[in-house]
Parts: sequence; structure tokens; C-alpha cells
Amino acid sequence: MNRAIWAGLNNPKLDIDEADAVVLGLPFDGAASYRKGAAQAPDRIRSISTHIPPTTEEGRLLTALELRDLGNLEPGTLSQEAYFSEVEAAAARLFGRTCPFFIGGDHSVTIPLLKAAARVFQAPLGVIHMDAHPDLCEELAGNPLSHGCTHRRALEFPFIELQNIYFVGIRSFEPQELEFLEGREANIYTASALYNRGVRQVAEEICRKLSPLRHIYITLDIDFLDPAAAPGTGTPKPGGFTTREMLELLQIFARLPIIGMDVVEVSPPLDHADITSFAAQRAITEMWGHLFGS
Ligand SMILES: [Mn+2]
Repeated sequence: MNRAIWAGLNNPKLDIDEADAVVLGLPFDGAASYRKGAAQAPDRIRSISTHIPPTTEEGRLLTALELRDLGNLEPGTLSQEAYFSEVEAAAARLFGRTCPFFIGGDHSVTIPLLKAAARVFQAPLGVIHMDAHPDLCEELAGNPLSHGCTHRRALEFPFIELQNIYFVGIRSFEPQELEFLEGREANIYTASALYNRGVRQVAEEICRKLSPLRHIYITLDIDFLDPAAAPGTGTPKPGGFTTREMLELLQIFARLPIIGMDVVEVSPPLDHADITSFAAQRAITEMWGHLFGS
């Protein structure tokens, strides 16, 4: 791995136990239901990260950050099930030792990541899901491991409960998701609710509600953003958020005990001027500033 990536912060020789944060690319887009390309995101986001300064938007220095980019875990010719076993094993070697940042791939890659986190910590996991879609389908296009099924699968794992998942920015439902949600109490913050109540107020409320939990994972589907701010994604939904609003939310969520984060669904071939890759890079590096900056 190239040292120049991530503003020159990447230290390829760093021991994982010494790292504040690690990056692992998961270039898999075999479970995207509409348009693919997310497999190219890890390399594209790394590539644009060579030119940024090692500072945050608020002028915090990132130079003390102990960071190692572990490269990509390539799916090769593996089946989705076999690849996910490898992703789970790789993630289980990282959780608890460092703070892993995973770059998808489509949103299905979060399934083995949540499974690994629950297995490692053996405690109720809080999940903040920033996305246009709730990803609560039983199956989509015949695939129970579709990117639209992430949390239906996650709910099958121990330590992951619907009441501890916070769905933020939702503005698209499959009929089967509405059926699933009927009669269940889910923490759905629709895009309209978020817009009308204000992102900071909603984020504060989520932090309060998640405060009893010691392990919080953030999964950021870049289609949380409006297509104007993130056109390069497989299933864009107009009516979303600005990059500013995303960063405000992340700033508040960073007060929680974050055990890891992923950014998924960036599709460089569908992007324009790398806007979407830059948004993803910004989410990651600003989060480093909140968690580890000086
Ligand atoms: Mn998603």
C-alpha cells in the first residue's frame, strides 16, 4: 500500500494493535439490484485521498493518527457466501483491536461486518444506518443476501435487535419492508422528519437513546446524500441530504463509543467529477478527526 494515500497518513508497517484505525476495502458489488460499479470504490477513494491535507475541516491535525490501510479483500471467483465468510473472518480480526473503516462494495458487505462485530463483542450492538433505504427486505431479486436485505440478515444474528438499529434519512420503501415494519417498533427517521426536525436535533436524540450501549457501529450508504451531492451510486433517491448535513450528523455520532464504520454504495463509473468519492473520503477522514484528531 502506497504511503501517499490518506493524506500521507498510511503506515503500511504499523501493527494492527498499534493502529487507531485501519482501512479495509471490500470491492464486491455482486448483490446490487440495479446498477453496479461499487467494487471500484475502495481504489477510487484511496486514489483521490493522496492530494488532501492531513487536517480536518475544523483545523484539527490528523498527523498523530496511527493509520494502516490493509488494502482490499478481493472476492475473486468466490461465491457471495464464501466471500462473506472471508469478510467476517477478516473483520473479526480487527474489531476490538483497532477501529476498522470498511469501504464497500454494495451494502450487502455490511452483513458479515455486523456478524463479526456481534461475535467479537458478545454484547448488544447499536447500529446507525444512514441510507435512503431501510434495507429490510427478506429477499430482493431472489437473493436473500442482496444489498436490500442487510438488516433482515443482521437481525438473525445474536446481539442485534431492531430496537438498537437507527435508520436515518429513509425515503424509499419496498412494499415487503412496510409489511415487515407493520406492528413492529423501529427507529425510522425519514428524510422528511430529519429535514423538518433538523439534523442536529435528531442526532442528539439518537445519541441519547443509544447511550446505554457500549458498542456502536455506523454504516453509511452514500445514497443517504441527495443525488446532487452523490450522483455516483447504484440506486439514487432524490430528496436526500447535503454533504454538510451528513458531516453534522457524523460529528455528533462521533461522541458515541464507535467500534467501526463502513461507507458503501459509491459507484465511481456512475460518478461525475468524483463528487461521490470525495463525499465518502470526507466522511471517513472527518470521522478520524473526531475520534483521533488533536
Ligand atoms: Mn443501503
